[in-house]
Amino acid sequence: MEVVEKLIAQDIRAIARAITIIENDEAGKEQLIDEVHPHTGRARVWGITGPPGSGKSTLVNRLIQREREKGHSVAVVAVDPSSPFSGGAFLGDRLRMQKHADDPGVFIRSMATRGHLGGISPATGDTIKILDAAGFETILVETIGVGQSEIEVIQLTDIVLLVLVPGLGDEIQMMKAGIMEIGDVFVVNKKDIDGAERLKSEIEYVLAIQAPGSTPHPVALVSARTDDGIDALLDTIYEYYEQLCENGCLEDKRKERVKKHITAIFSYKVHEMLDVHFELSKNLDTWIDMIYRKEVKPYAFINDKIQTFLKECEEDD
Ligand SMILES: Nc1nc2c(ncn2[C@@H]2O[C@H](COP(=O)(O)OP(=O)(O)OP(=O)(O)O)[C@@H](O)[C@H]2O)c(=O)[nH]1
Ligand SMILES: [Mg+2]
Repeated sequence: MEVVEKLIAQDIRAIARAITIIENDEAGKEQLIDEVHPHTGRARVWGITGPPGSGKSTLVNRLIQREREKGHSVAVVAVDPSSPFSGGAFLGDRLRMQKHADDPGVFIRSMATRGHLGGISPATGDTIKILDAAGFETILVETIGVGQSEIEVIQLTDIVLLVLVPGLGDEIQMMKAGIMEIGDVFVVNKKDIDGAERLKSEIEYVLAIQAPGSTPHPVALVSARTDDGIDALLDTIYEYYEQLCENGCLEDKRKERVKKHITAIFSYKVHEMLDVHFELSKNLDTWIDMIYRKEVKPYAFINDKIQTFLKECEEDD
């Protein structure tokens, strides 16, 4: 596919086009993903998650800056964000978004959470693949900080930065709600306001009792707004990343991701195939009526349909 050759050559238009094909589930999507697949696996993928207003976008801007200083190209996938990124690019304006202050080493794309309430769009994982194949060295995925998207981001990224801030109400409550299981690196942001130091200690305490004896997750104290502590955070992230590579955990995580991906493709395909074979859209109402009126039993009925289908397949062979 021409678009694949072009996107691998970092052609911005081709990258944007490929993401659109994925988002809209256009014809050619499967071939596109298959063709980029051999070119993936080089990018570092970091998720940035945390409650609304905790400073994720401000932090992402700092991370972009630092990564650019290191000479790394950066792509950002923002899952339905509400705050502006630097360089005058407001998310929601896709054309301008594609230029980060005219720096071709930065690509920013927002993804709608279309039909996927509170979660990450199913297209996000494939979008990460496109950006990876396009050669972006670091990919940052910012979520909207509500429930489901925080869980899902773990499945799409190598490491997750959980951004927390003091004064969001009952912090301990939040920790109990399972949010503490999400982070690889904990970032206490807004160091410049009261309570940040204390929150850091509380998090360290909770992490220590949650996993006694194991190496605790790092907790960094930063102010994204004033750029305080960001260099140390970067060092922490890179150290953590190296550890993951060395102890094989990164490979395990990525294999887990492949497993989720192919399982999803498989169920989708099987489902689609059976839908077509059974003409589900045409027959479903009739079947519902039959089961509703107790003319047939649900398991026996469906099992019988599938058995008949399998027999027909054998006869075809
Ligand atoms: N005092 C202080 N304010 C900060 C800091 N970092 C970010 N903010 C402010 O916090 C507000 C929210 O910042 P964002 O970066 O938009 O937060 P977000 O987590 O991306 O927000 P959503 O995407 O809406 O969930 C903005 O007004 C920022 O200027 C900080 O270190 N200190
Ligand atoms: Mg944001």
